[in-house]
Amino acid sequence: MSAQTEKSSSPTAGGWGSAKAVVSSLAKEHVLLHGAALLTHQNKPDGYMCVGCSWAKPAHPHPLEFCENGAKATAWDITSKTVPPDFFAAHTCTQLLEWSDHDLEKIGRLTAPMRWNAATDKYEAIGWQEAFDDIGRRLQPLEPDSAVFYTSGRASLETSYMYALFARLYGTNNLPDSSNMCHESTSVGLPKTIGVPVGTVTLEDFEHTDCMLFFGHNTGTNAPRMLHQLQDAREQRDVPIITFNPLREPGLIAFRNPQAPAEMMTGKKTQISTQYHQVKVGGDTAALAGLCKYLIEADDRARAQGGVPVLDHAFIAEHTHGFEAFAEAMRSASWDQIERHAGLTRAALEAAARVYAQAKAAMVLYGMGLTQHRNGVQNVQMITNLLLLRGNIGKPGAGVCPVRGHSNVQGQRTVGITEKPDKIPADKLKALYHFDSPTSKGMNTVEACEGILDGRVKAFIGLGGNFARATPDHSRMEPAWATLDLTVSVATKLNRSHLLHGRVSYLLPCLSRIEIDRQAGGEQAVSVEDSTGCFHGSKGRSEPNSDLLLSEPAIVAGLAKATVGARGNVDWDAWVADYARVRDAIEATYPDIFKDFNARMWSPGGFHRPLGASERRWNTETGKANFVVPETYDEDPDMPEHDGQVLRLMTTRGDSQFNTTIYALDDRFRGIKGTRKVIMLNADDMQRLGLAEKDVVTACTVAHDGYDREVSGLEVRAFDIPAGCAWSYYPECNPLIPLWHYAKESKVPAAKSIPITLRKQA
Ligand SMILES: Nc1nc2c(c(=O)[nH]1)N[C@H]1C(S)=C(S)[C@@H](COP(=O)(O)OP(=O)(O)OC[C@H]3O[C@@H](n4cnc5c(=O)[nH]c(N)nc54)[C@H](O)[C@@H]3O)O[C@H]1N2
Ligand SMILES: Nc1nc2c(c(=O)[nH]1)N[C@H]1C(S)=C(S)[C@@H](COP(=O)(O)OP(=O)(O)OC[C@H]3O[C@@H](n4cnc5c(=O)[nH]c(N)nc54)[C@H](O)[C@@H]3O)O[C@H]1N2
Ligand SMILES: [Mo]
Repeated sequence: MSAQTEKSSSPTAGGWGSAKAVVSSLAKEHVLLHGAALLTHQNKPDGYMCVGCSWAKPAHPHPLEFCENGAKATAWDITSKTVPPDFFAAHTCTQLLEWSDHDLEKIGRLTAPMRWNAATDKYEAIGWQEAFDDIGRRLQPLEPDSAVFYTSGRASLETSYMYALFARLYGTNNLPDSSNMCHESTSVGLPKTIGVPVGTVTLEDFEHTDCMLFFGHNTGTNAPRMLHQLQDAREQRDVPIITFNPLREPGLIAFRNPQAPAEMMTGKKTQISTQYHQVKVGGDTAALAGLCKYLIEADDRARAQGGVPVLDHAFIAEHTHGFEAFAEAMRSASWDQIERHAGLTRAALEAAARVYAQAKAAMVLYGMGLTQHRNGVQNVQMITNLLLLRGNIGKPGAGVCPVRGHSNVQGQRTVGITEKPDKIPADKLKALYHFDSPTSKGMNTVEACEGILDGRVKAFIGLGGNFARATPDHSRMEPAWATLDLTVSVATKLNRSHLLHGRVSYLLPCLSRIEIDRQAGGEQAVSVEDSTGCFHGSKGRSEPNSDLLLSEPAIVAGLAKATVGARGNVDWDAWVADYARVRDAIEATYPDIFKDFNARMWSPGGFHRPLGASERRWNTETGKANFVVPETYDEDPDMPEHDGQVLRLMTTRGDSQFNTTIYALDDRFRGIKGTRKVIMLNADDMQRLGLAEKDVVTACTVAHDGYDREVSGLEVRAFDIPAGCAWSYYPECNPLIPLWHYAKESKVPAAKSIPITLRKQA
C-alpha cells in the first residue's frame, strides 16, 4: 500500500537471462548466425526499424540497439521455417482450429497466396492476379459500408496511406485499427485537453526531466529499450521515478543492462522506481485525484501564509481553461473516497505528490493499464490535469508520454487510417484524387464486431493482425465469421483469424519489413512513426522467405486496382515501383507534417512532427489547455458493488509474446513457467474464496445480458496483487470481455477490468 524503496532481493530486468533468451530465440528459428548479423542493423539510421514496439530510435544508437523482445520479434519474422501449400493440403481449417495460438504461428512463414475451398475445408494455392481479380469482383457489388478494412499497427506509412485511400475510393470510412483497442483513449482524451492526439515527450526530454511518473505500463517487457533512458536518468542525475501499478513489474524495479559487459560481470544493477505504489486495478483516477488534491491544497496553504506557491499560476492563467472548477472538485473530493478507490493511503499519495511538486520539469508515461478501462479517457485526462497544474507541458523535460504499442500504430493514424472522417484532409484528397471522400463515420473495432454479429458487415479485409483473437467476446464472435461473404487476410504467419473465415476466404502472404523489398525501381524502403512523434526510414536486409511473397504496398495496390479500377487516377503501379512516390503523395496530403519527407526520412533519430502543445499553442475549442473535472471515482460502472465474490480481472501480456503471437509459454520476469492458463490472486482473496495454490478454476464474467462467458482450466496462483483484483493473460481470457464493456468515448475494450467470479473445478 505505501511507498516502498527498492530491496536488493527484487527481480531484475535485463541481465544474463536476457542475453541467453536472444540466443535461444535465434536458435529456435534456425537463424543463429544470420539473425545475429542482422540484429546489428536493428533500429539504426541505415537499417530496419524493429517490428516489435514503437519506442523511440535514438540518433546515436547503442552498438546493439535492440532488446531481448525485439530480437525475438526479428527471429520470429526471419525464421527459416515455412508453411508451403502442402501443409494446407494435409490439414483442414476445422482441424487447425484445435491448435493453440503458439502452435499455429510457430510452423513458420506463409509462402504462397491461398484460397479456402469450401468443399475440402482447406486452403489451396492460387495465383496472385486471380486472387486480386476475384476479390475485386466480390467487393464491387457490395454496399461500401458493408466492407471493413482493418489494419494492425505494423504496416508502414506508405502501405497505410495507400490502404486508407483505397478504402475511401471504394466509398467507406470503415477503417478500424488496433489502436481502437489500445491508445484510442489517448487519441480521444488528449485533443480535448492539450489539442494534440499524441504524446509530447521526445528522447531529449529524458535528459532534462527531474521526475517521471509511470502509470500502467510494463516497460521491461513491452518497451524494453526505454530502460536505457530510465537507467541513464537514475544513474547520471538521480531522477526520481514513481510508479503506479498493481503488480511489481521487474523492469520498473531494477535493470541490468545486458549490453554493458561491466554490469554483466559485476552483477551491478540500477534501481529504477524510487517509489512503487500498487494501485488497485482501475484506481488511477482516484490516485491522480489524490496527487492533484494534495498539490492544490498545499498551494492554498502556501499562498495563505505568503509562502512559495506550489502551482504554476502564471502558466495556469495564460494557458489553461477550467482551473477553478477543477480545483474546487479536488478540494471537495474526500480522502476517504480517494483512498478507497485507489487502494492507496493518503500518506503514500502525498509522498508521491511531494516529489512531483519539487520537480522543475516532470513527465508522465503510461500504457494499457490506464487506457483499457471504462474510464480510460478520464484517466488520460487526469494525467494532463496533473501536468497542467505545474506547467509541465511545453517545456524541456516535461510532458505526456503515452507509450504506444505496435511499431507504426501512431503513424497509421497520421496518414489516414481512421474511421473518423473529420480527422482527414478531405479537401486535399479531393484536390489530388478528384473524388469526394465519404463523409459518414466508419466503424471502429467494437462497431465492426457489432456489425459482424448483426449482419451489417459482409466483407472483412485484414491488413495484418489477428482481429478475431485480439477482440472481446470470442464465444459470441467466433460463429459469426462464417456468415460473412468474404474474408481476406494479408499476413506473414498463420493465426486463428485466418481459420475463422467467411464463405469465400483468401490468405495473402506478405514480406516482413525486415526483408529486402525489390520492385521495378530497385530496392525499396518504408517509414514509420515512433511513440515520440519521430519518423524514420526502414530498409529490409534479409532475403525474402519465398519468391511468391509480395510487399504490402504491392498487395494493397493489387486489391485497389481490381476493386476501384481507375477511380482517383492513382498510378498504383508507379507507386509500387518506387515508394518515394507514395511519400510524395503523403507529403502533398499532409504538407505541414511531412515537409521534404523523402530527404528527411533518413535523419539520424528521425524527424519530428510539429506539435502545437510542445510550443504551448493549444489547438482546442477554448484555444487553451483544458482542465477536465472527473465525472466519477468509481473505477467501473459495470463492476457490481464488491460483495466479496466478484473480482476485477486485468488481462495483460507476458514476457514471451507479442500480442496474440505467443513465442513461448514462459513469463520469465514474473516467474511463471510452461503455462499461460493461470490466474493470479491476492492470498487473502484466495483464503476467503476457499481456494488453494494450484486449484483449477473456471472464471465467469458477471454480466446480466443473457450470455454465459467462461474460461475454464485456469490454475490459481497466489501473487502480490491488491485485494479484490485478479490477473491473467491476453488473449486467453478475451472470451470473458463483453463486447459492450468498453471505455466511454473511445470504445477501447476494458480489458483491464473484467468483473468475474471463480468456480472451482472438480
Ligand atoms: N514484447 C512485447 N512488446 C510489446 C507488445 C507485446 O505484446 N510484447 N505489445 C505492444 C502493444 S500493441 C502495446 S499496446 C504495448 C502494451 O504495453 P503495456 O501498456 O505495458 O500493456 P500490458 O502488457 O497490457 O500491461 C499493462 C500494465 O499495466 C498494469 N495495469 C493493469 N491494470 C492497471 C490499472 O488499473 N492501473 C495501473 N496503474 N496499472 C495497471 C499491468 O500490471 C501491466 O504492468 O506494448 C507493445 N510492445
Ligand atoms: N484482453 C486483451 N485484449 C487485447 C489487449 C489486451 O491488453 N488485453 N490489447 C489490445 C491491443 S493494445 C492491441 S494493439 C490488439 C492487437 O491486435 P492485432 O494487431 O490485430 O494483433 P497482433 O497479435 O499484433 O497480430 C499478429 C498477427 O499479425 C500478422 N503479422 C505480423 N507481422 C506482419 C506484417 O509485417 N504484415 C502483415 N500483413 N501481417 C503481419 C501475423 O499474421 C500475426 O499472426 O489487441 C488488443 N486486445
Ligand atoms: Mo496495442
